[in-house]
Amino acid sequence: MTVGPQLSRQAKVENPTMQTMDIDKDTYANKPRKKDDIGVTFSANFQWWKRPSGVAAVCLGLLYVLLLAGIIGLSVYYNRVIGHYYSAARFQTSSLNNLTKERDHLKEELNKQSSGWQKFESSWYYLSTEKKSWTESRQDCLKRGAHLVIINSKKEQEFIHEWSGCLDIYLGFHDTNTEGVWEWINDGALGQSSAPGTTYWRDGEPNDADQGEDCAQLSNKVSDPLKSWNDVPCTTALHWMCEKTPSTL
Ligand SMILES: [Ca+2]
Ligand SMILES: [Ca+2]
Ligand SMILES: [Ca+2]
Repeated sequence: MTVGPQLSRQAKVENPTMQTMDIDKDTYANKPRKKDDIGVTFSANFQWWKRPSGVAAVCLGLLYVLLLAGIIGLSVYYNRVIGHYYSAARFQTSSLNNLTKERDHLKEELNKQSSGWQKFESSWYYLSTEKKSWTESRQDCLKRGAHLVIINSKKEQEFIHEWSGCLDIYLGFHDTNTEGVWEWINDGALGQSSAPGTTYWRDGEPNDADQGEDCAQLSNKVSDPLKSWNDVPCTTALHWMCEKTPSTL
C-alpha cells in the first residue's frame, strides 16, 4: 500500500500527536521508533479492558463470581434438604415410639380386662369371684399389686355400686384400731394416702352390732347407691374389690 507524501504531510498538520503514527513508508522503514513514542501511542489508543487479555480477565472474574454464587446457593439448598430430612426422620421415629407405647398400653389393658379387671377413670378394679374374710381379702389384693378399694369420690362410689351388681363386697374401710374411728387402709406405696371424709352409710349404720362390727361392706340390698355401706364382723366371708391406681400400675 502506498500513501503519498502529500497525505502524510496533511496528517502531521491536522494532528500533531499522530506524528509517530505516520505511516509514511519511508519514515517507517528507515526511522526507528522511540520508546516514549510507543507508550504515548498505545495509552492513547488502547485501554486495558479493550485488550484481549483484559476481556479474558473480566470474563474469568465474572465466571468465578458466578461459580462462587452457585456453590453457596447449592450449599444452602442441600443444608435445607438435609435439615428437612433429619427433621422428618426424627418426627417419624417419635411417632413410631408413640405408636409402640400406645400399642403396649392397649395390649396391657386387654390383658387386664381378660383377667377380670375393669377400668374406671384413672384406676383399675378387680371384683372377686370368691368369698373371704376382710383380712384375707386385703391380702389377696396385695398379692395382685393392688389394695382393697378406697372410695375417693361420689362418681367412684356410684361406679362400684353398679359394677358389683348384686354382690356385697368389702371396702378398704375399718375401725379395727379404735372403735368408732373409721379409717381407710394405707398399704404403703400401694395404697392411696388419703381419701375424703365423705361416707355413704345406710341409715342406722355403722351400728357396731354386738360390739363386733369393724369392717365396712358395700351392700347392694339397698337401691340408693349413696346409702349403701354397712359395718359387719371382719370374719364374715364376702366378695371384695381390689383397686389399682396409676401409682401401683
Ligand atoms: Ca379409689
Ligand atoms: Ca366397730
Ligand atoms: Ca352394721
